[in-house]
Amino acid sequence: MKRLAAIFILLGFLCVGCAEKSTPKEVSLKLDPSKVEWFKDAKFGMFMHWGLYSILEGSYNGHTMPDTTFPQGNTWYAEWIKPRLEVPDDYYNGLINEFNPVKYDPDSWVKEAKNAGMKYLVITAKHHDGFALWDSDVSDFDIASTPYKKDLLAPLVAACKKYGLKYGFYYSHWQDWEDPDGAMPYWYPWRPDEDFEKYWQRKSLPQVKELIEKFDPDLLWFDTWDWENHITPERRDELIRLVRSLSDKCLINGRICYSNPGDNIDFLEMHDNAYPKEMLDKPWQTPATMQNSWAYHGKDYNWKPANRMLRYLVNNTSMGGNYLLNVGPKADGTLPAPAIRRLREMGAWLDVNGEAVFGSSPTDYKMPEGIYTTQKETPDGKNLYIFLTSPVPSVTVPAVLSGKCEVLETGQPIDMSVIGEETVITLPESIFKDDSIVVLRCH
Ligand code: FHN
Repeated sequence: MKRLAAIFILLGFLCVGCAEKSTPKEVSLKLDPSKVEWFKDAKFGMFMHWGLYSILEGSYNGHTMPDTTFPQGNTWYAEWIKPRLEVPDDYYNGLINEFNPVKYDPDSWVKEAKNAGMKYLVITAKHHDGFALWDSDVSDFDIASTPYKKDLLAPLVAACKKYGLKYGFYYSHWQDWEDPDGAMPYWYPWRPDEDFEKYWQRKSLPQVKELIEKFDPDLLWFDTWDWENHITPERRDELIRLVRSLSDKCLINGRICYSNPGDNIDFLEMHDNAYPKEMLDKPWQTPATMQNSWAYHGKDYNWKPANRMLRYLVNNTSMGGNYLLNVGPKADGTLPAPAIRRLREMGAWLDVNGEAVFGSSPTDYKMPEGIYTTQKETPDGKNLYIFLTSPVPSVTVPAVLSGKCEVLETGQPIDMSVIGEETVITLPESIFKDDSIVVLRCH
């Protein structure tokens, strides 16, 4: 059956190639900017790294990442276990016979994301190992070949729709360690470009097409970084054109070609866990880990406190960026308990302070370290929100605020006095009751 499907795919794919080459000018590489508004307002999303690597949980054959006895073993990234801990191809690809996430409950995943305040979810439809979480017509290295058999993406998409979250797919368009022509890590022999082109045409472009046609995603998350790669401007634009020709809403991230994203991507993607100190001229986000690893790593105990992660969220929000926080599900489909606790803590803070975050925009006030601001138009006028990440006796805002000021969570009134062109806000010590971020609403 799959063989027959493969023939159709090949024919279909040839057509994609034809369409690509015969209609390049008809398809605009630019998306209507209004389609990016939801992303700018969303601020907070869930990233999920899940695949065959989740079975190994960062350990193989008595070795646990990071392991410096391997030349390339010094990393926590558990989804990289195959090349880093030199797991043989047969063993790793044979994990396909073990992947059986019988406890997978996408409804509960999306509920956790929603309760945390997240507005969108991005999952690894295919990571660098080449394994597809959906029943792919293009490759048998997919969920349909596992004991579980059932497509994992369709029910997740349904749950996102049910709870009102936007959804997107991470797709490793460049690295593919299973395909004989896919790109490999830099310490392997360089894949000749004509071979890479075979992978590009046979698997990468057709799987992207499949993802859009089957699931109609709100965004696609491609992944290159500083390494030299095969994504030339021509291939980058070929992929953008393909996406645009199939969807008039699907956002594309800057990592489609990190070093040269061009003008037609929809938002910039920072380095992993990187927080810019300045405003950027495009929408942007930071992909961030909750442990050190992206994929679930059973011995990575470096869980970040919820409070620190809220600071990253607030930092990004104050500069017009988003925070895409990762959770690595276990291979059985459950979410790790430390991740759940942190999501709930963040959600509880956002429940009372989300007004200052969601739908807000940055101000141009230069504030001291640890103090952030956002603003928002409301029916009662423009609100200024001030985030205090540690106790301070006063804050000076370089603007005249003539209305009132209060603690957002409690409504406690706060004194302000205008001095010249500035407003000095005096803060009673009693508002800093614990180490959570205090938000003021002023106008
Ligand atoms: O190599 C990947 C890594 O495994 C992970 O997916 C991150 C997420 O941003 N992207 C690459 C490294 O930057």
